[in-house]
Amino acid sequence: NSRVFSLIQPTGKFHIGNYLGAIQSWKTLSETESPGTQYIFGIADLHAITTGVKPAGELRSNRHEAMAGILSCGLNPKKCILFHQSSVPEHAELHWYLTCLTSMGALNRMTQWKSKARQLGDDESDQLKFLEHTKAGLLCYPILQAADILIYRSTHVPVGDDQSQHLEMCRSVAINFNNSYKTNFFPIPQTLLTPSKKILSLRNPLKKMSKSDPDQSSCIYITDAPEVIAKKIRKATTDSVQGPVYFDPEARPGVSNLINILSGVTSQSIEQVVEDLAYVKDHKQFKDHVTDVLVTEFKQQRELFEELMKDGVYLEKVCHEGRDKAREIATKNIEEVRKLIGMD
Ligand code: AQP
Repeated sequence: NSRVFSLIQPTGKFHIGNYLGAIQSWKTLSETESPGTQYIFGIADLHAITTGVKPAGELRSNRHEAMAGILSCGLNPKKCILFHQSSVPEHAELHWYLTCLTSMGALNRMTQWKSKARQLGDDESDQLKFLEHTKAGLLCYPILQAADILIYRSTHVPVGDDQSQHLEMCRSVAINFNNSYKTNFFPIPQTLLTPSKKILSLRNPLKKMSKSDPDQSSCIYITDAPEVIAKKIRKATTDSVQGPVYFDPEARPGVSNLINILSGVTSQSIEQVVEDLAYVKDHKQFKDHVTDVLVTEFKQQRELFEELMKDGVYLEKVCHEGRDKAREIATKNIEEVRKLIGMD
């Protein structure tokens, strides 16, 4: 039996990168008729506090928005378990057991925590200051991620390609646990790379589109109103090359990013998208086309999101039901883990 598992952080409004890189594939997977496969998706709220303290009200409303966000993208709670990570305390317990098996060296080799620390203003070149300021939670992020996956004995994890290194670490943690306690308890989970390529910032197409980017015009959020989408696409960085658009991520990163977005949203190949754009004479025409496609694609999501945000009772019901189903699996597995390590 397979168990497919993935989480997303409630660190801000979801953008089209999160949609194409994660939520869309969760939806597609959970709608595949595959007897014996269970789908578990949710909100990584424990991970969301690794980048610093936020007012409680802000985190609470981000968590709420995140659940409404994944539901508005069409995730169906009858076909998958939807829950908040923090509502299943067994994640944190397994995280501790795994932390005690993982070396600092292995964590130090992960690249994402350093780039996040740099984004937070911690300067890596001054080692002492860096260690003084950088929070341990940021370093331990991948162990918590491994615990999330392993507490359900998950077999498949759909993620964007920026998460490949963490998934590799999760596999080593699982192997390490199995070897240390002479067991095969944890399956070694496989990465299911989502088909869409990395979506880049509209303002700086050399870095990825990111929820926590303070410049809101760098992201198209799945809940943006049509006029907001139009304005952001109009302002998107492109280039001064005249004539028809073509795909060349090196020489034309801005234009290629927009083509990539079109390809992800319409599920067409890059070649097909470019062929359909042969009529385009200038950037204005190109950008108007991108805007039309995005406005049409996200109209339904935006309307559903607004409805869900008003229906706190329904959202709470989904979270509670998801939590109960997730906990049923997690408590059974943590009991086995406790036995294996002598903590029962
Ligand atoms: N720009 C992107 N293009 C494609 N996929 C992306 N993902 C994120 N950004 C892009 C995918 O979204 C999933 C969930 O991501 P996450 O919330 O756990 O953390 P993240 O990757 O760090 O996402 P953000 O938007 O960049 O958030 P912040 O700003 O909080 O760090 C993952 O599967 C990821 O691949």
